[in-house]
Amino acid sequence: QEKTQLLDQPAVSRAVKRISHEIIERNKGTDDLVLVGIKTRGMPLARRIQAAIEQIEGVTVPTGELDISLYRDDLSNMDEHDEAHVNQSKIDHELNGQTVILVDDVLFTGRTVRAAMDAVMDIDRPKQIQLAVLIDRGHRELPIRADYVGKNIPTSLQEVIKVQLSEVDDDEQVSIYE
Ligand code: 3GP
Ligand code: 5GP
Ligand code: MG
Repeated sequence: QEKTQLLDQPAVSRAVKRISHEIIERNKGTDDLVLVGIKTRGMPLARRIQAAIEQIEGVTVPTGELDISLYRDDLSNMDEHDEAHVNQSKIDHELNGQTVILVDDVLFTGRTVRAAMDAVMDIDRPKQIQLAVLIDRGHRELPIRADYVGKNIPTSLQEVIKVQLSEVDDDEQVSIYE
């Protein structure tokens, strides 16, 4: 147990704003961008990035949603049989030739992102896929990295990152548990 706060509300807000600036800078504007939030907490993050980009550039980037479940017997105990499955996708915008930016709260083994990339490729043929995460906690099991990271948190396998966002949790902070 024992909880330590890693990010408070202003820190989450600053991270989202920085990532939004980085997205605009890396892509030289907002042309052909589509944001795709991954399941519960990637979605409010994608919406926040959308709002920040709108404030900066005056452009509303289309934003969709993927629901991906990671079947893991014990959240703190992973093995090679863990499988990520796409349950549902709500992506109304054309992805063909677009730059798709996947958005998730925590990047861990990379299996969820792999499943998300498969799902996007099944829908259409984007010209590029990028990844934005609020927290990178390490322990990748696949050759996947994030293009935009709110905060890198080196963790042990026993630790769990708790992400609370006001849209879904009526609290706003990131903390770490043993
Ligand atoms: P999310 O839907 O916002 O991503 O997996 C269900 C929830 O449990 C996730 O919320 C995530 O925040 C939380 N969670 C905490 N630790 C873990 C973990 O180690 N693996 C997974 N898959 N989820 C975790
Ligand atoms: P991965 O597929 O990379 O192992 O895990 C990524 C997904 O699982 C993310 O959607 C994330 O929400 C969840 N996840 C994995 N580890 C953690 C964690 O320590 N804390 C939280 N909040 N979510 C996690
Ligand atoms: Mg998540």
